[in-house]
Amino acid sequence: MKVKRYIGHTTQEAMQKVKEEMGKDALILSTRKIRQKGITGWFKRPLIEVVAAVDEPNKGNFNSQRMMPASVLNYASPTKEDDATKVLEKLEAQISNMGELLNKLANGFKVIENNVGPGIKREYVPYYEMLVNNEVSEDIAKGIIEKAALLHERSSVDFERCLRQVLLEYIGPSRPLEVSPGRRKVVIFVGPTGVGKTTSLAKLAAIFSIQKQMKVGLITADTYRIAAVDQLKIYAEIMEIPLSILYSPREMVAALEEHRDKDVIFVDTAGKSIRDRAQEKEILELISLSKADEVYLVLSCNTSYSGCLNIIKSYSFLPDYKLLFTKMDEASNYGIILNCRYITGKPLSYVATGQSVPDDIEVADPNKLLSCIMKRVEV
Ligand SMILES: Nc1nc2c(ncn2[C@@H]2O[C@H](COP(=O)(O)OP(=O)(O)O)[C@@H](O)[C@H]2O)c(=O)[nH]1
Ligand SMILES: [Mg+2]
Repeated sequence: MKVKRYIGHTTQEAMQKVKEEMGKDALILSTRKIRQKGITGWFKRPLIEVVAAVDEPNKGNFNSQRMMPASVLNYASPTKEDDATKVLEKLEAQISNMGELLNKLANGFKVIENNVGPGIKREYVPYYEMLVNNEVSEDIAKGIIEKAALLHERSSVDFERCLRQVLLEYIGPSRPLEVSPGRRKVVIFVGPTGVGKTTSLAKLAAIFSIQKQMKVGLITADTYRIAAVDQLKIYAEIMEIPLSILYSPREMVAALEEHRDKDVIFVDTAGKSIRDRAQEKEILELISLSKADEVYLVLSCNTSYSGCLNIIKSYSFLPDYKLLFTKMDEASNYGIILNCRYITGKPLSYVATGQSVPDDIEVADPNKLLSCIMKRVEV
């Protein structure tokens, strides 16, 4: 190997010397700017020093990463004023930039690999999807998964069991109606039109009167439609339960007096449209005049999430209530129950599962609801 130093006023001049002496296959070991000697040298243009090497025949090969064939350097080298040093510096900077970029990309891939979609670890995504496919709102589903993941990562319990536990917490225990003989309770049903208030009320009236042998009274304040009064009248007649009809909330006191010997009185109301302030006032009057013990907000499982949000908002004037879900038989997903439970924080009471009075109603069973929501997940 022959190593030699070449000096030129420009890189090209120095390289030309390398080529002439060492040929095209010469390897460039280094290039740098050098000052000419003496004080005057500082005021002159710097010279370019190129150190080059070439294999001498039969003396082995040089192999270094820092060396480039002159032809390669020529390709990268400037044509006019720029010198090889600048090019090398540029190349080094570019390579270091590329290195940083690659690191960032690699880190990015790691993040994508571990956190999919809404920032949930890949292994939990099928469960998140299961909840969302069940119409649990995305935010609520994410919260549930995160809680279950925390539980799972802090204990040795498998994730699915942790998820069940968290879901059960979200569903919460049910609070059905409890009636004791001689301690009269007044229960009011409110909710939008057509959700099944009157039907659910009739179902519970039948259960408490026929099955539980309680003294039951009925009051309806839904006198907006003749058909609504007739509907409850028919049930009352079949079940032989006395019914009072209110044309104004002020008649409540007299109606209660008629039912003074009862163990439980069910009060039916007209459906309230979302922005009906007059109806809102009437419901509040009914609640306060009857000194209602319990209020049931009736919602249908068929209602969309945004629909339920609007209903819940429009009933936020209620001091307190329990949730009663109807039309479970018509729904294909039950996430709405979880959403409403979470948003209101109110307990579940009953779920209605069909049109048949009194059979199609039952106390909301958290475990049954859990198995409706927690379908099989392929992981
Ligand atoms: N499929 C099904 N239909 C129901 C259920 N509950 C009530 N309905 C029906 O829904 C309609 C409206 O019920 P209704 O009690 O009059 O609603 P209201 O306006 O809230 O009093 C009626 O046709 C009921 O038979 C239920 O759980 N499942
Ligand atoms: Mg009704």
